[in-house]
Parts: sequence; structure tokens; C-alpha cells
Amino acid sequence: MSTTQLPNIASLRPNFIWGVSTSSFQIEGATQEDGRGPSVWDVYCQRGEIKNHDTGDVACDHYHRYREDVGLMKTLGVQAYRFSIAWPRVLPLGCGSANEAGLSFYDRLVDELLAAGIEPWLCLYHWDLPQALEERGGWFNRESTVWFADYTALVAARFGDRVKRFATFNEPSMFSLFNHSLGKRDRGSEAQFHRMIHNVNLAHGAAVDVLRAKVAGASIGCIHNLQPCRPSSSSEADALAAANLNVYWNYAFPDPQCRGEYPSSMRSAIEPYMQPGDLARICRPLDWFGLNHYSPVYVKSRPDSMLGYDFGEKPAGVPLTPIEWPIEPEAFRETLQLVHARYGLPIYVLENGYGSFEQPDQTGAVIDSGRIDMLRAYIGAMNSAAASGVDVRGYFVWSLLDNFEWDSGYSVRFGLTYVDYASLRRIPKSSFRWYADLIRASHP
Ligand code: IFM
Repeated sequence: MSTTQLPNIASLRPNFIWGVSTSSFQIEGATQEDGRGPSVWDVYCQRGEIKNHDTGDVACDHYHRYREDVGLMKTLGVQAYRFSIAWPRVLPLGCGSANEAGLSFYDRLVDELLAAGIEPWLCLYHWDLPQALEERGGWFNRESTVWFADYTALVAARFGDRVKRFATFNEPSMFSLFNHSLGKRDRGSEAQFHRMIHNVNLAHGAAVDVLRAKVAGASIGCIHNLQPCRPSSSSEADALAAANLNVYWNYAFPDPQCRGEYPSSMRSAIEPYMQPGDLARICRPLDWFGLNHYSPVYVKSRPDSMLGYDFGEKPAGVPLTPIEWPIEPEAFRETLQLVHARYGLPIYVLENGYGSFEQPDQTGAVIDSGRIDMLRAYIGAMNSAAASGVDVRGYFVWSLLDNFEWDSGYSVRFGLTYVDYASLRRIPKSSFRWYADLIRASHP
């Protein structure tokens, strides 16, 4: 297929929002500048756990190059930009005294965006918990609800005059499943895992209340990463493992937040941490549902692991991205339909993208036709979902820039823009031009 061909977007709303997403730790760098405190991710990196011993110390140097990055967004023509605030940059110890220099950085960023006509979408938490709070128990401590509410109040008071779109958390199921409980870091007990899920849900509800009280006209949601968990074989054990993981990955956070109940299979495990009134504290009215989606996950049974699962073989014949994530646009359409039916909120797709390893060719150009093919197919699937009645109002590509891809460090590239980490030069890839053409076609 030609790299210039655009998807059918005829069923999307006329004022559909096109955007790009990033997160603080993955792009900012300047981890030790202007009074920023350490985050849990600085500590993981120092432990040498990341591929090639990469760290977030420089990342894309967005802290110093944010003007250039907003310029890239302006060239793209996006209507919106989702970014996150690094909690330890504005509250180096997680609570207590605010760091004026850190707040000023986000002032400059927000003002630059507004001057460029790009709406800032501010996410409060994309995994970089202040290390000082981790040392007080982090999300395992129910007091985290108060820490998060106080941090939210600071952000709301400072930016609420100019920012109206707020997300409480990005992918709570990911940082609870993989950073703390099932991954190699801080492997906790199953009991701690359930305690953490409940505390994060309480923190979400508390933050919604703070934002409603402090920001006139706030439009609030939470961002969930829904990837259907499917068995990797026809065995009953794998079917059970997939169904169990599906509950934790996909429903443990949106169900209590949007429906006021935990999935039935996990209620007894949450019960010890439940206090009277908690479900009402968690389930606060929301304006939208933030959906991140990449691909289905194939699961096999592994009885000796927490939650009893492991990742299994992907079905033969399914196309894969270079980092071996299945390319299944139909699963995206089905996920949009499921979210619409189950939660009934307007949906913004706040992440979708393609991880790869591309490099500039001999002419210096970065040709990423695989990414274009995938985005075209997924945006086409979103259009089909809209045609079937799903209320989807925006789509944000992950990501504006290549960036720090967690355990994979800088080896995996998700950007529409290539970053040469030696010089920090930005090179728009062919997908960048394709996305700009799509946005222009959608909003002539
Ligand atoms: O880079 C991540 C992002 O931080 C959260 N969602 C998935 C992306 C790609 O793995």
C-alpha cells in the first residue's frame, strides 16, 4: 500500500481531536536540575536494571528543548498534547514544600502550547512516584490518597486557569501489575498487590474531587490500557489464566471508578482493605474515558506465579511489529465497542502506536512505512467503531518523540520523530508527514 494513502475517517465527528502523547520521565531528562527530587524510576535506573544501563538523566532533553518540541507539534497540526507532570519535580519530597523552579517549567510549557493553539492535556501520574514517598510505603500506604490529593491541589491551583483537561492516572493496571507486584522490581505479595489497587483507586477518586472543587470547567478522566487477554492455546488452564489476567489488567481500575464495583472475582481479595464508603469515594463522576490500546495479549498458565499466568505464544500468522506486538486492528475496534458498552462515557484514545528500531537511511531520512501501515489500519478500525455508534472523540499517537521505553531504555522507538540521542537532534519520520496529512485532511 502507498505510504501516502489515508484511512477512511468519514464516521468520525467533525470536531474530532487529533493529538500526540508523551510522559515526563520518558522525555524530560534534567533529573537533577532545578531542585527536582528523585523518582522511583531514577532509582530503578541506578540499579542498572534497564537495557544498556540507560537512565532518564538526559532522555530527549525536553526540559530544555520543549519549545522545539511544541514547534514540531505545530507543524504536525495536532489540536492537543497529552503530557504528564513529574511529581518529584514540583514536590521533591512528594509532599510539603513545592519547588517553584519545577512549577515554572510547566508554566512555560503550558504557555508555549497555548500560544501555538494546542490544548494541553495534563496527566497527573505517569509512574514517576517521588522516591521519598516510596520509602514511606508508596502506593501500599493508604496515606498515598492524601499525598496524591495534596499534589493534585497544588497542580490545580497553579495550572487550572489555563489547563482544563486532566487525567488522574496513566495505566494504573500497568504500574501496579508490572512495577510493583509481578515484575522484577519490588516483587510484593498478593495481599500487597490488592492493597495497592485499592489505594490507587481511592487516590483517583480523591483527585477527581480536588479538581472539581478547584478548577472551573475541568474535564476529567483516567487513562486505562485495555488489551484483551486471550489464551495462547485451547487448554482449559490457559483459558482460566487468560480470564484471570483479563480481570486484573482490564477491569480492576475502570470498574470501580466508572461502575462503583470491583469485578466479582477479585472482591474477596480487596475486602480486607475496604472501609465503609470507599466505593463511593472511588466512583466519582467522570467526563471521559481515556483508552490506550496496542494489541491483544496471549497468555498461558503458570501456576507458580502470582495471578497464575505467563505470556504465551502468539497465534501463527498474526502480523507483528518489530518489537513483536501483534497487529490486530479488529481487536482495537472490539475494545472501543466494549468500553462504550461497559462504561458509557465519551472515549478519547490517548495512546496507540508502533514500537520499532528504525534508523536514518543514507540520505538521513527515517522511513517508517510499517508504522504508517499500522496507524492507518488502527485509525480505520476506530472509524468502523464510530460507524457502529461508539462515541470516540479523539485519538493521540504514542508518541511525539522516540523516548525512554522503560525496561527497554532507548533501544525501542515509538516516535513520529526520530531522536538521535548523541546529538539530541529531532528528525521527523515519514509517519510524521503522513499524520500531518491526515490531520489536514480531517480539518481542512
Ligand atoms: O511507553 C509506554 C507508555 O509509557 C505507556 N503506554 C505504553 C507505551 C509503549 O510501551
